[in-house]
Amino acid sequence: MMTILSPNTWTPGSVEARVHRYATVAGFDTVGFAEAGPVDPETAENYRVWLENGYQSGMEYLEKRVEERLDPRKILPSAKSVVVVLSNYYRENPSEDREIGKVARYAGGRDYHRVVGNQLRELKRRIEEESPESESWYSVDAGPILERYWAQKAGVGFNGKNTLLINTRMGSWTFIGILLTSLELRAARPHADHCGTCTRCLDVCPTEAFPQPGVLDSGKCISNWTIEHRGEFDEEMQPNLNGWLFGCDDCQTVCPWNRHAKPTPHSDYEVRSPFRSPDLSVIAGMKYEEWDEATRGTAVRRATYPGLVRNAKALLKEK
Ligand code: B12
Ligand code: SF4
Repeated sequence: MMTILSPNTWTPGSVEARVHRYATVAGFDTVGFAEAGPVDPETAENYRVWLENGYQSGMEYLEKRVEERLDPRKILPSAKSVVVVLSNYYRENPSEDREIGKVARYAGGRDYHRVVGNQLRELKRRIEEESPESESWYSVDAGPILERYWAQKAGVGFNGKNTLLINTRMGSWTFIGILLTSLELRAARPHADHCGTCTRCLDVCPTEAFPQPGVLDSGKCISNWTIEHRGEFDEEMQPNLNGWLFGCDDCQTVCPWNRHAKPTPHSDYEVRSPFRSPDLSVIAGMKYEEWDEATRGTAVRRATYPGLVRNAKALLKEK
């Protein structure tokens, strides 16, 4: 059984302190460690029930590699620890205006998959340089792993009623990165929940996408519609996009834990000009080449060309 420590109380010179320093030098804002193993039975059951309810909507990949999602040692059999890193992306949203399309705060700058991915690669390199016998694996977003679950386990935040990981210092405006390692790192104390009786995120959601606190029905979420959904919007489901051209931040903007969020220190996340005040008519009439140029290197590309144009046209109809 590993000793339980609070985050950031590593003994100077210890392997934990060194990994912590490497993560900080790589550019991360917070780091925590958890013991690798199967997720707790309640979480595993919740995940299965979530799928049975069809809350993954069209995201069929969430039905795949379930065994890995529920036990990271199925990804890296030698894994002893889960290193969780956070990267603050908060910025004022310059496009929060109904006359123009709103782009979620996480998406208008350099694609976080690249930024956080490069930093994780550097962290892996430093760890393996120091411990050549060790093995590691990393992922940001795309890997078959419940990132928010591990973040709470590693003590870097708690999962709010909006399902997002909330760090008490940075709020929920953080990306999560995961590195599995065969090194044995002393685990942090899992973070306690701090939502209390607050239900602002549940109440504000324009599409009532939360069947219950902490559970999201993706089939109703604007973020899913505007980013992941392919093809035209369903007639019956012709959504109220609430002004969102890409993604949705409504259930985060109202969260009291986000009141004191500090702007990101990372220039990579600075919003690029096409997404500062995106003119809906311009986006709706974009040619493929223009979309290609505007979205290159950003997470907005995930919506695809027909998807982004569809979103702009739907918003123009809503106005
Ligand atoms: C699929 C996905 C989505 C989907 C589904 C979101 C979701 N809540 O699951 C869609 C496209 C909707 C989406 C939207 C967004 N996403 Co997203 N997404 C993911 C992804 C790739 C997988 C998440 C997943 O596994 N979901 C499956 C469900 C089952 O997982 P879960 O919510 O943890 O499930 C638990 C609960 O449902 C609960 N549960 C189920 N039944 C019951 C019953 C009871 C009684 C209880 C108490 C609990 C309970 O138990 C389940 C198991 O733990 C992760 C990256 C990753 N690999 O983790 C990023 C990730 C979660 N997304 C992220 C972001 C930034 C967003 C957006 C904010 C983007 C935006 N601005 O538009 C929105 C937020 C919408 C929201 N409120 O969740 C970040 C979140 C960072 C953070 N601080 O939390 C992540 C971690 C990516 C990253 N690496 O940074 N996303
Ligand atoms: S991202 Fe928007 S639509 Fe999705 S749950 Fe949050 S408030 Fe609702």
